[in-house]
Amino acid sequence: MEQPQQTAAPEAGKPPLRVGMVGYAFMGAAHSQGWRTVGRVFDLPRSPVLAAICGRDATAVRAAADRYGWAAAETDWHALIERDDIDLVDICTPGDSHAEIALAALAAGKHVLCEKPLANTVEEAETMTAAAQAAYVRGQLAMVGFNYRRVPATALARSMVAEGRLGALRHLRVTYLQDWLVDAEFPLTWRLRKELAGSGALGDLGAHIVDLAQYLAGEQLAGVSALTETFVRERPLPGGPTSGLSAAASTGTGQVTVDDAALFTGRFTSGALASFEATRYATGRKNALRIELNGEHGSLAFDLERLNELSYHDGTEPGAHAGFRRILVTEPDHPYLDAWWPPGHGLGYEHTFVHQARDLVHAIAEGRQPEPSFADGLQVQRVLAAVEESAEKNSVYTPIAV
Ligand code: SOE
Repeated sequence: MEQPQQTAAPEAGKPPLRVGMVGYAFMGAAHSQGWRTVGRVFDLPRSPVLAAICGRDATAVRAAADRYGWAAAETDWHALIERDDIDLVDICTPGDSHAEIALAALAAGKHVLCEKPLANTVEEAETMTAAAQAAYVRGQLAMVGFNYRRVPATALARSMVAEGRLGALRHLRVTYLQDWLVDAEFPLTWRLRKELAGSGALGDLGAHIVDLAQYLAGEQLAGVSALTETFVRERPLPGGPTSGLSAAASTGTGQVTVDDAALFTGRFTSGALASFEATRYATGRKNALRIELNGEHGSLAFDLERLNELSYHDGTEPGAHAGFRRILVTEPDHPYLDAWWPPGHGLGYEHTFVHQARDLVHAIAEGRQPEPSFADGLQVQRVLAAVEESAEKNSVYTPIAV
C-alpha cells in the first residue's frame, strides 16, 4: 500500500490546526487539496495538519487517506469526532448527515467547515445555526463551504460592488448549468433522492448561485417566483456499497424524488430584480456558472469557464469609448493572488478550496466569525424553501422568511 504523504507534521514554529474530514468523494478530494496546499502557498498563522479522514468503507477510505495525504483513516465519524488530536471537522458528506455530524462536532468542542448546502431542511439549518452561535461564545467557529466566493474574480467583483462602482443594482442574471443527467439511463444516485440530498439541482447548484448573487450584491433576496421540473422521473437503481441502497434493491428502477431543474425570479431588498436558472439538463454545459450584475453606473459579468477574467463596463465613460472590457484577474493586488504565480499565469477550480481553507484558518486564529457563517447558510436554505413553495403554488410570489 502507498505510504501516506508527509502532511501530518505542522510547519515549524506555528501552532497546528488539526483537521478531521468526513467524506472522501469529489468534495472530499477537493477539500483535501485545499488543506494540503494552503500552508505551502499562504503564510498562515496556524499550520493545517491532515490528521484523519473518515468514510464507511475501510479499504476505500484507507486508499483515500494515502492518496490525499491524511495521516489516519477512520470508518466511524463518531470516532473521528471523539479524537482529541482533531481541532476542526470538515464535513463533505451528502446533506442528510450534515446536521448530525455538525451538531456532534460542535458539542465535542471542534470548529466546523460544512459543505453546501448547509442542510437538507430549514429546520435542520436552524438547529445547526443555533448550535454554531452557542459554540461561537465558547470560541469555536463554523463556516459553510460556498467555494465560489473564493474565486479571485468574484472576490474582486464583490469589492467593486461594495466600492459603489455599479451604483444601485437593477438586475442580476445568474445561471448554473450542468448536463450529467441528460442520459435517461444515468443511475439513481443519492443526489436524486430527496431523503439524502434534500432537493435536486436547486440545492446542489441553486444554493451556489443564490449565495453568490447575495454575496456579490451585498444584500438578500426578499422573495421569489419559481418553476421546477423533474424531466426523468424513474431511473435505473445503482448497485455497489456506496449507493445507499441495500443489495437486494440494487436492480430495477426507482423514483427520482427531487427537481432536475429550477428556474426562479427574485426581488432583492433594494428592489433589484434577479433571474436564476439551475439545471442538470443543459446539454453540452458541464459546469457553467455565469452571473451578470447591472447597476446604475456600470455592469460586471463573470463566467466560471473563464474564471481568471471579469468583464466590466463603466457606464460613466464617454459613449464613444465605453463598452465591456476584460479585467485579467491575475495581478498581485487582486484578491488571493499575491501568494500565487506571476501575473497572467492563472488559477483554476481547485484553488477556490485552497482560498476557503486560507480564510478559515485566519478566522480561527483571530477568533473571528468566518463567512459564510451557518446563519448565512440558513438564509440560503430559506430561499431554497421559498423556491420550492412557490413552485408548488404555480410560481406564486413567495416572501423569504426571516
Ligand atoms: C454537482 O455536479 C457539483 O459537484 C456540486 O455539488 C458542486 O458543489 C459544484 O462545485 C460542482 O458540481
